[in-house]
Amino acid sequence: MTLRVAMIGYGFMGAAHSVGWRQAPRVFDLPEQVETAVVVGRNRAAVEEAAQHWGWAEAATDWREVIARDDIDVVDLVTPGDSHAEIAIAALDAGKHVLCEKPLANSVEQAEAMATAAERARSRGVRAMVGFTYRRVPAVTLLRDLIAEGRIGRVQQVRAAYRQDWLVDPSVPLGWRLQKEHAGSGALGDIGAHIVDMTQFVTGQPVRAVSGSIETVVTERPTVGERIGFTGTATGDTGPVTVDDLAIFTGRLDGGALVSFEATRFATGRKNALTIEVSGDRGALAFDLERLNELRFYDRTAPGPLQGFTTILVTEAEHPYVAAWWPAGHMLGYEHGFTHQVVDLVRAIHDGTDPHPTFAEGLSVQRVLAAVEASAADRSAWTEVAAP
Ligand code: SOE
Repeated sequence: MTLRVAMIGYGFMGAAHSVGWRQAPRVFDLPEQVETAVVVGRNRAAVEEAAQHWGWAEAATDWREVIARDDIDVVDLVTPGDSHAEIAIAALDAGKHVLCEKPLANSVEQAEAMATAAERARSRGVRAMVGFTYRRVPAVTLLRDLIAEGRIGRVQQVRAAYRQDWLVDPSVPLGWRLQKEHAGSGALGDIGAHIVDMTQFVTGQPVRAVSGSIETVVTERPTVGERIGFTGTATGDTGPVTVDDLAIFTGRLDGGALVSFEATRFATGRKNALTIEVSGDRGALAFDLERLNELRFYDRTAPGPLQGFTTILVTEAEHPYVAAWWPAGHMLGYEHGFTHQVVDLVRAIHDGTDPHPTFAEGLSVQRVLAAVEASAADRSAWTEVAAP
């Protein structure tokens, strides 16, 4: 059978997803064919160019028309969060499988409605998945597998950080990612969502409670005209930034372990630095996205003189996803996560199983983000230090 895909949106994530849709059937042995049928966007000229550039057979400007078509099987949603709920629910109700970019939605209410729609669709064999692609970096999947096998014993502490610096420059314009009505939140939802999902994924434990602070460092930025991708056309005015620039919070996992989370666009010098370290009573595992082919492992049960972090080069055929690619030592990169995401989605559709993360898992992340915002708004949690 052939799965005909409609991708709605065509910015940075549209490019990454396009690579995934095109690579997956070429590199992996998929049980279904994939056709990149149509890309949808509001700006006719821009969406036509995107179709041409990224290899979509058609360009269209009305998503409602596209999801009503009988010849579309999968809707891939890469628009900003403000349209996720409406489009995803309509697509699921129309019987289309949905892949939705993270964070699932801009609010818990929207995410709940989406999870309910996904559950409804599921009973008709229709699948829904959230795009937390970093789960599918082979070293991250391996990290999860090793924890599940008990290699580090009981998880006692986690450190998770996602640090970028693209907003340090105050002349960076007020794109949609900096407007609450479009993005829902700032660093918290955009990159904090990744580390919350990753922590829950690798430990297998939900975050049960949080305490945190959020901050907007640069509160006014140059406004832009038409919204295209990250930026747009300059208007000469400035406007208020209505989302957080950084969020720092602690979390308590279901099993009791404490987690420190840091999501920031103000970590000067850090471009896309996602790190996670999980410490257990028998060992520890550490991952750094800037060295994504590696996983560091500390085995406390090894004889004393042999103890120390070792670096596993995650490029062996027996490592997750790697067998389909290159011989050992021939590195993978950022885009491979998007390919693996397509592989897992297509296989789940074929097998009639739930692709992970499900919308319910996306909703659980959304609840953590909302709890962080609530905690940050409640300044009473701060205790003044006694004056000297
Ligand atoms: C921008 O901050 C961004 O593109 C995120 O939206 C992505 O989810 C992340 O993969 C890289 O950074």
